[in-house]
Amino acid sequence: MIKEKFAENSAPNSNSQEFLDALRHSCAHVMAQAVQKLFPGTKITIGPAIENGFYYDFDSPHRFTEEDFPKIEKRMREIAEGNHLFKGQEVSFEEAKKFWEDRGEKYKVEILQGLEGQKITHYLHDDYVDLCRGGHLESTKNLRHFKLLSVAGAYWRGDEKNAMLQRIYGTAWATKEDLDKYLKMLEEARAHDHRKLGAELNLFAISDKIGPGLPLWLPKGAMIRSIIERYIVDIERSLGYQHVYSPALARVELYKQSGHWDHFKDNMYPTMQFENKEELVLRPMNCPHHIMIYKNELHSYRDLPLRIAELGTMYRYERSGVLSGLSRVRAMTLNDAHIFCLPDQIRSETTAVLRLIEQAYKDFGFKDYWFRLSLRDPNDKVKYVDNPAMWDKAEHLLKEALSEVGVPFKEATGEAAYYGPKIDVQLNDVLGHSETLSTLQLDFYLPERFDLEYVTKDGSRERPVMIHRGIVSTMERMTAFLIEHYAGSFPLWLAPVQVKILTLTDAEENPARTLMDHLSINGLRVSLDLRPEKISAKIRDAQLEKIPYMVVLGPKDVAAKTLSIRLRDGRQAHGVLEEKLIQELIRENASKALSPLLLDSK
Ligand code: TSB
Ligand code: ZN
Repeated sequence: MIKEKFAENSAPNSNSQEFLDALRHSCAHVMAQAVQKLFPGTKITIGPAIENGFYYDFDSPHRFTEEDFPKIEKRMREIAEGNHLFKGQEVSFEEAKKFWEDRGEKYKVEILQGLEGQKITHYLHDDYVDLCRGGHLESTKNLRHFKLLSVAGAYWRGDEKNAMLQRIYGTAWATKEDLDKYLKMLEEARAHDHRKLGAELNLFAISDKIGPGLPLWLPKGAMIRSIIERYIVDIERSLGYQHVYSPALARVELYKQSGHWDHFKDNMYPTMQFENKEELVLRPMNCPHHIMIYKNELHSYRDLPLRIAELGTMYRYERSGVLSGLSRVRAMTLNDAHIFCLPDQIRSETTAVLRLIEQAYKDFGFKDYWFRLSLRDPNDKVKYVDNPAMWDKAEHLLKEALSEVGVPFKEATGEAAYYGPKIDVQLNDVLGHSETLSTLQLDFYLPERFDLEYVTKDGSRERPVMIHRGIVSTMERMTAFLIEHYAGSFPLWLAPVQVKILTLTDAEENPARTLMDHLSINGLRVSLDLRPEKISAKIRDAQLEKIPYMVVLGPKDVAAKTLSIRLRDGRQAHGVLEEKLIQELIRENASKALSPLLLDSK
């Protein structure tokens, strides 16, 4: 018998990661036991501890839903209270094989095949047995503070060619306070979840008929997107970027020459072939197209830096398991630019990009972000171009630029692009997970692959350097971030509808239409609610739409030629003149204020 590490007398509120892992792993076993008891015919596969909890993947004739959770949790509690000990047992390969075959547990038999010749252990508690390496509590009785959270599809062994299993996720903690705290955080995250808000606020939709990861931008979402696009394009123009358009597909040879075919193929769609002639492929990145624009004419050193920018649409075959709303998609449009520069311009171009990122984050109101220096993994010669000297030089230059700007950063090995190191800007979500928004990548490789040149002062030819950069990322990811950051309550300049006019009675229809015209002529985005509903219902609906300003128009205001304003947070202002409203909204919009100015200025 193998003794488990966390004996009965180990403090149940011990918060070491090892203890929590053991607790969560034990919980996964108990859940599997409860599920098999309640849903006969369910086969078990694997059930590890993960960050904040655990899961178990089942193959079951029953289709699990969250409605099953109370029943499963109840049974888990009964099992836990039984104070069963977790016991480990070393078994021979033959014994184990027979055991799992007899039970018809084909997934366990499959796992076993890979374990031949190794030490094999079974872990049991009560009447449940699992093929497992151990790492449990001593007894089930310390499993008290757990909750089942969700169910999702997961392929056996993570491979799309295999059977689709059902994964039930749960969370487990040492104390009730810890569990409550975590559940509260999850609730908060749910309230900010851009997938939920995106549907509720009619911003975007994912249609099964179109396909996963291929989002539809609904009018209100498209409005936010076009505000972001205009914002960044205007700034870039003022900074000397030149905007271009290029097609979202190209001959596959282009991507063979760039190295994408060798290093990025897993993320590319298969090629399209026409009558055995040319083979085309959807682009996963825009760089080779911009390189062709650079090569369209011979450049002198005087032309550099040349900053070629595009809201470039690209397609990546992201695995279905990682797709998420707008934040990780398969069809995306990147605020992209490739800066072709002289080696001695790298420093100033890099710092200018970092400053632009900081300006954009200030305007969009992002504060919780950090810089990551993404380096190659020197041992991975497949993912990264094999040229240590080139990497050392590029990594060193990026470090220097970061020190010059004076921002703290963390280094991350194995996060570079195949062609060069990156400075990635990571934004945290409510749950503390981070995702890359902006990126800056230093590249000596593609200029070489495409034999890029410029003419020097003395007439000789030299190689330019490339800086790839995205400031507001893809429109998809940026919009997802904005939705989550503001929980859908966008500041005025980003709100798809800025003002909604609500009429009290039918008599206000004409004045309401006139007011709408006046606001629209001044560039404000307005909608009108003329429905014969109670004003309280109209206000509630506008609040659910999270519209920054409501104008409640009744007979008294019409007679007095003033307006009653209501903010989405419930604050009100009465007797406001139309000109004053328009003037203040224009000011608030133009200044990109993050909170309303109208009431503050009164
Ligand atoms: C900056 N060639 C460079 C470009 O010149 C490039 O494509 N870099 S990238 O691969 O890092 O992508 C740029 C940014 O796009 C990422 O930083 C990330 O914010 C965003 N992005 C990447 N993949 C996805 C995706 N699947 N869905 C949404 N946004 C994505
Ligand atoms: Zn690029």
